[in-house]
Amino acid sequence: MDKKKYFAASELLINEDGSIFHLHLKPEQLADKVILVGDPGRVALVASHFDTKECEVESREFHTITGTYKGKRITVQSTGIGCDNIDIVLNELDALANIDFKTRTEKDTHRTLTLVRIGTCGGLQPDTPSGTYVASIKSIGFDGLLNFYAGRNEVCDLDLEAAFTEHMHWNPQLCAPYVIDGDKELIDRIAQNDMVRGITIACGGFFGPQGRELRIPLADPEQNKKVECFEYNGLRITNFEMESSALAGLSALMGHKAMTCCMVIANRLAQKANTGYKNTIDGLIEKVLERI
Ligand code: R1P
Ligand code: URA
Repeated sequence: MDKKKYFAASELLINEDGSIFHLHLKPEQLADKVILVGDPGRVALVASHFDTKECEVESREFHTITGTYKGKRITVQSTGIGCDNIDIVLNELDALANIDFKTRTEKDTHRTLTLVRIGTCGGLQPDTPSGTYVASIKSIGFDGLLNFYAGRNEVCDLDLEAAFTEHMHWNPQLCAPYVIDGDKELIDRIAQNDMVRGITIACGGFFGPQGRELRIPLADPEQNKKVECFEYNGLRITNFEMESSALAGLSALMGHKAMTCCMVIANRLAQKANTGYKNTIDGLIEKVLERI
């Protein structure tokens, strides 16, 4: 029999109280269904719908509440902003689910998590005005994270990557974009027929990487025009946000089911934004809680 891989103290960081390093969660506090949100303040909004609250943990930008909604045990977890944070959150959630903290080895049976991100995003098409709910069928990662993991080519859509790279005249000074699908069954269940479905670009920044120019000129002023007119097998690029690629990519590599749905708060074509969205994202939260 193969000897089990041992995860040393420097690789799998466990706090003295038995919780995982950044999230400060213990294995028994994690539900199989997980809602991920960027904003730590959104955790309380999601949990305000819960019937019961089992635990609440706060550490840095990571705020967690586990409870029940209509009998379903759910963990709501904030990730903060960006794919770098998703690397931490996904690896730590997966460790809580699939590594035995006592022996520091992988458990014999795999536990699959269902992960739904509820986020905000920028809309890129005429049919994605502020208030639209968008489900990411595929994500294009401008963040580079998945390129650091073995198996990336086995889970990515290499044909779309090639078509997109050619369409954009991709600058080789940038990290290679990766293209990854959300979980199809989960997308159909959560998006049903009241969310726009499309390709999402997850960016490693809110300004330059999303083609926003304040005082510093952009390397490619035509980027967003090229993004907006890209089409692939009838799919268009619908929105920009900052986490969906790493979430879908790491979940595919780890054997979890994941998807992202976002509410549009700024339409880049119409140059309009809704910064008072915090009251209206509750509609999306309710749909996800019902359908997860
Ligand atoms: C940027 O304002 C943040 O908002 C979006 C982006 O992905 C990024 O995290 O999502 P959240 O509202 O979930 O944070
Ligand atoms: N989040 C983003 O990442 N981009 C936007 O334009 C709005 C929200």
